Amino acid sequence: MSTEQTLVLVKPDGVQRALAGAVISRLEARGLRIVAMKMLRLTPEMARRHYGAHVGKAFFPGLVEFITSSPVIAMVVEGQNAVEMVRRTMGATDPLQAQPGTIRGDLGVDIGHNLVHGSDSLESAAQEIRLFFSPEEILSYERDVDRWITGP
Ligand code: DAT
Ligand code: MG
Repeated sequence: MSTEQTLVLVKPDGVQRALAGAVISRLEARGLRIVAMKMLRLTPEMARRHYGAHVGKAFFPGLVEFITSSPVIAMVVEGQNAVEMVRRTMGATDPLQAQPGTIRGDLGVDIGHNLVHGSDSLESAAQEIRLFFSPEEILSYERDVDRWITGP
């Protein structure tokens, strides 16, 4: 087992639909710990860096337009296997394919409006966390409940 950190965004549709609390609750309920959080509106430059892996794809311009259209809530979440834990809690990229019980499978409809972002690997998590947060914005703390989530 390994403690990891990963970047989560509640995307513009999640904020606009007032589902930020629902998204955050589901991550908290999985035992994940929020260690940094802020609300911001992405600039096109930041969006292009965040989604650099998708430059050149047909959906890229629409993706940048969408993610910059309204504020997002950015978080660093921490926990055992946090990268995979977040990805499995989000569900598949296309909400139509996402399993019921996942965030996208329960709350989403359209692939372009899938509510939430989570880093897809430890490497991209480190890169994405650096893009959104400075090291001093990321807190280190224990919760009393943690021993009930993972054991002592
Ligand atoms: P994920 O967000 O599950 O990591 P991804 O990294 O492949 O998915 O794509 C990033 C985002 O781009 C995704 O959340 C929604 C959008 N996207 C991906 N594929 C798309 C497509 N075929 N049409 C429209 N938008 C798409
Ligand atoms: Mg991705």
